[in-house]
Amino acid sequence: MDMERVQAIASLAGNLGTIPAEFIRPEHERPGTTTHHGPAPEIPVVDMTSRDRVKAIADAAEEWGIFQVVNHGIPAGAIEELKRVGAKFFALPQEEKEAYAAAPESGSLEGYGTKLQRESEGKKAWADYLFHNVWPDSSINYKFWPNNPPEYRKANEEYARRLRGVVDETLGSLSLGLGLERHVLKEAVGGERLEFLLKINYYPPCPRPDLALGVVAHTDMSAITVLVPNDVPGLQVFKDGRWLDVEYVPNALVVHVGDQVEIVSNGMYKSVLHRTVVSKDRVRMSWPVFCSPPGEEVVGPLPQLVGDESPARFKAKKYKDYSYCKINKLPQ
Ligand SMILES: O=C(O)CCC(=O)C(=O)O
Repeated sequence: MDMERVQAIASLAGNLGTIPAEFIRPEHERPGTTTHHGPAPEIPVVDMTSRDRVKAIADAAEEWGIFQVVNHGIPAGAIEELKRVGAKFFALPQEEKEAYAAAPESGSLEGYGTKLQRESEGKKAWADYLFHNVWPDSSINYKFWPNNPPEYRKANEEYARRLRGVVDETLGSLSLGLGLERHVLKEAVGGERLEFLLKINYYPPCPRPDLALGVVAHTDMSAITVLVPNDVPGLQVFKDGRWLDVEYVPNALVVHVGDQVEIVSNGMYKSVLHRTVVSKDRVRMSWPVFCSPPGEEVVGPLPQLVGDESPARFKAKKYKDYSYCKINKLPQ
């Protein structure tokens, strides 16, 4: 059984100055040759207290499918604590972390080291993960929440509670930006039953960051994803045919438009194609929260946005069927 974690592989690779062949991406994916260098537009940064935030968010979602938000109302201390306890978990001895791994045959998305998507061309990503739901209470299985450090639960509950406000504000702005009432878009992706799945990405230092990827290029199947990064850059966005680096902005949250918002907006907003690169000598970590409809929710283009001039560009289907096809790389 392949249970070897990248964290363990990285500590050996560091001494050798090389990486195992299964982590070497094909030429067309290698960050060393495919990252854009030189002047490029920055992804938008939106001040959530500004008067023009609705337009700024809608424009960013239309043009980029990604933006950073500042003055979002989550205290810096709550974000620091989320990061601190996550980093402490990944610093635990390997056996302790393995206690949170879901059995491969369980099919659970939650747990340590879970792999969400099959990799193209048999290649592996330079990252370990921990996944667990953080909202609503009924979706939480505490067996996947680390007991160590002891403050882990409090920090994650606090962050999830505060994150709800940011998600509501963002979805509300996206709805208004489509000319709809504030509540419409959120309701179309599950309303109060929206589920928050936290992932912690742990990207160990990599002796050949030019050849490896932390997370392979993908769009998120969520409605939106809200991500906290540590201060090691690595997120890249595909825009106008180029892979662009996302700048680290202290205390900002990175918001990705996911597939479900692209679908309900009938393609007005773009689900962003993104990937991550890794660092030669520093650990990169990130805390995305995927905000997704419940499995039974049928998601399709909003009828208000469909007409003779703008026919439906997506099928309406249950989110659980959408995610099954996405994970298994089947046509939608
Ligand atoms: O680490 C990041 O910045 C992005 C992570 C990501 O895209 C993912 O985990 O799906």
